[in-house]
Amino acid sequence: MNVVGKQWMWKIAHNTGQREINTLHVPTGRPVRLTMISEDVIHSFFVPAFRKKQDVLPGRYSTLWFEPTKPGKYHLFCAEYCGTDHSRMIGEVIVQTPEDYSEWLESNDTETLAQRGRRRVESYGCLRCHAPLGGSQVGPPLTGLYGHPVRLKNGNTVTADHNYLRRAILDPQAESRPGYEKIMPSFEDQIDPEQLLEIIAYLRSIADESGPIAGPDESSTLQPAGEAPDQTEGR
Ligand SMILES: [Cu+2]
Repeated sequence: MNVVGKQWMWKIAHNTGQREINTLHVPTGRPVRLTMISEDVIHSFFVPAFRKKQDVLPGRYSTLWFEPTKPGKYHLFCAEYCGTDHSRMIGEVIVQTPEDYSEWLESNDTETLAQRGRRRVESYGCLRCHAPLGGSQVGPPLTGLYGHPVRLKNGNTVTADHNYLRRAILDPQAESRPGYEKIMPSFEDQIDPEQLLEIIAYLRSIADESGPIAGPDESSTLQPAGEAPDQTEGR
């Protein structure tokens, strides 16, 4: 599940597409991972009953894990002073049985985050350069990217996790890839944090598809690393 903090509210987007503000519905019996970012200042996601607190930063994703065991409503606070209405940046984590949670999902049925992301990718024109067009590829393919190693021009190899993909979209020239021209513009001022989470959800949904055409300088010796360990994501 995805969290965007802003003065002064918590905006939640479930991977299944449901959105809520200042409430977070979660089921018992399975671990929940939150991917969190701020769209302004530093906030901190704090659920005292879970003994869980994590800074929510502008500019970088952080993550928080918990596994709810008991249905009920639990206080959610912002634990980092974030301006005038900081003390009102509060909410509720609503823990439900798996049955009740499924019912809640169904009664709020919507397109998934990844489906929304796919539409964003189309409307921003990303596919003009990143789609397998047949002959040549202007930009790297988007399939088989999330969670996989990516070689950079500076010689480093990074895992294409949430934070890498965010940087690659907002500031594409900072870590450009060998074999591709430096022509991608920055989307810093165009894509808001919620849209970005949708786009990354889409990229994640096609992580196991292989693009018909590999990039011009993709090393075949690079092995997919699979899902990035949660501990490293966002740190
Ligand atoms: Cu705050």
